Amino acid sequence: MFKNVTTLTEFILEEESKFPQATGNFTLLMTLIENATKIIGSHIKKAGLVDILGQTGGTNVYEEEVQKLDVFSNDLLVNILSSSNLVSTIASEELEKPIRLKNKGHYAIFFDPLDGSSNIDTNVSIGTIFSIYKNSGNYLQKGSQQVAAGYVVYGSSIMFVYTSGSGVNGFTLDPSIGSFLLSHPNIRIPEKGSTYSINEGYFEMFDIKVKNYISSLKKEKKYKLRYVGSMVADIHRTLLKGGIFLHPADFKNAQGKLRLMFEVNPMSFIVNQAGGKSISGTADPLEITPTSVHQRTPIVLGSSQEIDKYLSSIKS
Ligand code: AHM
Ligand code: MG
Repeated sequence: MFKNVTTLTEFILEEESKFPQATGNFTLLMTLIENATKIIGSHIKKAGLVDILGQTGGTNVYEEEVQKLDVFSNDLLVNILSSSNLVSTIASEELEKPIRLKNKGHYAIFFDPLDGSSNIDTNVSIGTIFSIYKNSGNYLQKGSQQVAAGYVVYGSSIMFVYTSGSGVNGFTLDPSIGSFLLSHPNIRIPEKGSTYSINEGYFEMFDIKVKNYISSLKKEKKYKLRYVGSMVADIHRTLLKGGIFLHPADFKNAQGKLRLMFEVNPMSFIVNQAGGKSISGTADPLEITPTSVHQRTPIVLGSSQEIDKYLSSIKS
């Protein structure tokens, strides 16, 4: 029997219609992001053919310039969004400075066009992360001001996961019709998990408290280590299966590696909306007042009980 399906666009329209003052601009903005990520996804699928069709930086058999995928993804998002009149600030992990547009766009958008791009060459999952704010004179707003955040994971299937502050929903691309369909309604992160996700290669550089915490997990013998090295893939697994993800400070990187505006804030918003928790040092990352667009910050996020356990371990 025919089962009713909900597309991403229908879902966003429905959500926006709950606000009487809504103008439709949010739905339009999300649709532009959706379209861009579908194009990025289709290019990623051809990534392995670059050697056959032409080296990056050169020209392919069609005499087209072959761009690096992260550059391509960035340029595509910038072009689509800057011609929309919906956003007046565009900030990208790939751009040194935000683009300030002279229009009446209501939104400011931050994105990491292709996160985990060092994994492209080996066919490992990568993703796009985005974070949307209402436009304000100062584009450096706290993460708690986000109106929406999401990510797209380009994995064995392509999934679009987002929150606009009333839960988290996941949509899987049906390549035969080219639409994202609601496949994971109201995602709730399990309260506990049996997976920890950290780059343990940095173990000797971690603070003693982090080392002790990791050692305590090993002693429990119930935990598995899973670390893809693409934040989107590691968070996606943590969101669905539970567990904890850590990219803490280390002796070389006192502020950690991940970026507050492009990675930490959107992922913290999503994980919190799914019932999980996030912590940056001992602070709530969403309450950090940013001082620069590319600011880095340590981050630990995941299942609520796993974060509580982590906090009591590092405080003891
Ligand atoms: P990128 O934005 O340059 O791709 O770097 C971010 C990535 C994250 O996806 C991932 O969590 C992290 O870097 C992995 O870093 P490391 O390999 O140092 O653990
Ligand atoms: Mg990144």
